[in-house]
Amino acid sequence: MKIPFFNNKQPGAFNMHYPDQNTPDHVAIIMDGNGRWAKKRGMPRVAGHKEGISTVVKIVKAAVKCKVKVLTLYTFSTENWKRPKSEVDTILRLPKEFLSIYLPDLISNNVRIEAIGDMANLPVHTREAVQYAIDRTRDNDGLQLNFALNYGSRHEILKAMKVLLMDIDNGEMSLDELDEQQFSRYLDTDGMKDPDLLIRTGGEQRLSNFLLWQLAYTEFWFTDVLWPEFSEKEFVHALEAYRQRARRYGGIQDDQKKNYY
Ligand code: V0D
Repeated sequence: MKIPFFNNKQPGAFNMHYPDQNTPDHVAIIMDGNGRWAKKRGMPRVAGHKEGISTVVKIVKAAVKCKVKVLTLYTFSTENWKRPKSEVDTILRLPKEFLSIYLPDLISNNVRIEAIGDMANLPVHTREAVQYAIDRTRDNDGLQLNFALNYGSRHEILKAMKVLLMDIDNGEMSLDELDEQQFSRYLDTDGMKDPDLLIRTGGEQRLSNFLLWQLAYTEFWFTDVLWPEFSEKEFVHALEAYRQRARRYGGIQDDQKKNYY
């Protein structure tokens, strides 16, 4: 049974055209513009983050409908600790707030929740809420929903390097064996296909330390729309743009496509 989370409350969404060919398997999103959205309205930044949660719900719903297999959301970066403590504290309560409302809906819609990033340095209450959701959705085989929490790509690569050096030291890995594929296994995204499409909202056009290794061949799509105003329509638009680009490569296989760059 589909419960409210997946009910279509958006006017006009009913007759929406969902791309079904060349849909990206893995979409990654930098959800930027929440603070600015609030500021424009004379509201505190945290109000923007809370509004951002409803967009997360809408876009997860859209990803399920569009048969995206993996959705990776940049929710909290290693740099975000530099923000005022009160803002950080409020942001780190959002996972629990989000899950207390939406986890049942996610479960009944077969979504599997995962996390990437350094969970060890998060407050216990955040870690426990996320871990509970991961455990509860472990056996689901629908959309894989990755939350990047306390994630920074350089940190991830360094962490991988340290474990790798230990493995070389104890003989579990050898320099001869080590190639790109083997190295990938040390990253937080072990076992996931690299993103096909990266979306960044909020007008900036940079990676901000997100998935540096994994985005090597990814198509980028930027929009000025602030995350709280990002909609299912915009998301489908991005998928459509991806589809056009993929079609232009017509017949060229993925690994040949890499030689294009
Ligand atoms: C703020 C806009 C959902 C971007 C969306 C801890 C920034 C709202 C989660 C979430 C955040 C994380 C894990 C999980 C379930 C939900 C979230 C953070 C920020 C940072 F298992 N939204 N969201 N987490 N924002």
